[in-house]
Amino acid sequence: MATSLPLLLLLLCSLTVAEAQLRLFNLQASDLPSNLLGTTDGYVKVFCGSADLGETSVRNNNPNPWWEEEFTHFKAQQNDILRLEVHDSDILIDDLLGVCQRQIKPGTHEHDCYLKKGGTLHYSYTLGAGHQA
Ligand SMILES: [Ca+2]
Repeated sequence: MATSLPLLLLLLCSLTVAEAQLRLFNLQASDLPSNLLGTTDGYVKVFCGSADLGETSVRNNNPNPWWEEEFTHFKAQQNDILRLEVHDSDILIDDLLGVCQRQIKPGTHEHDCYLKKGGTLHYSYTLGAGHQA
């Protein structure tokens, strides 16, 4: 019994480092709120786990923007937290409209996320088959 424990631990460790490819696409928002400075100039920052995957371009004066950018992360792992931050670009300080967080699962998924300051973010992602690192 005692000798099988290290083997079990080794197996568990190699399972947890199985890496997969995450692809995030079809980012769009609807009914983004406007503020005193005018209509919303939305953009989205994308994070997965501890990785910063970058951000979309700014869609000026559009409460219902969509973004053609796709984001790919080759070292994603199942149950990593996908974090999408929707911001409104402004001259002085950009406004954080809301944050969407979700544990990623294998397969292709489509989600709607309600933003704290109003509006909805729609997005899709695919988490592909992993390979042992
Ligand atoms: Ca603005």
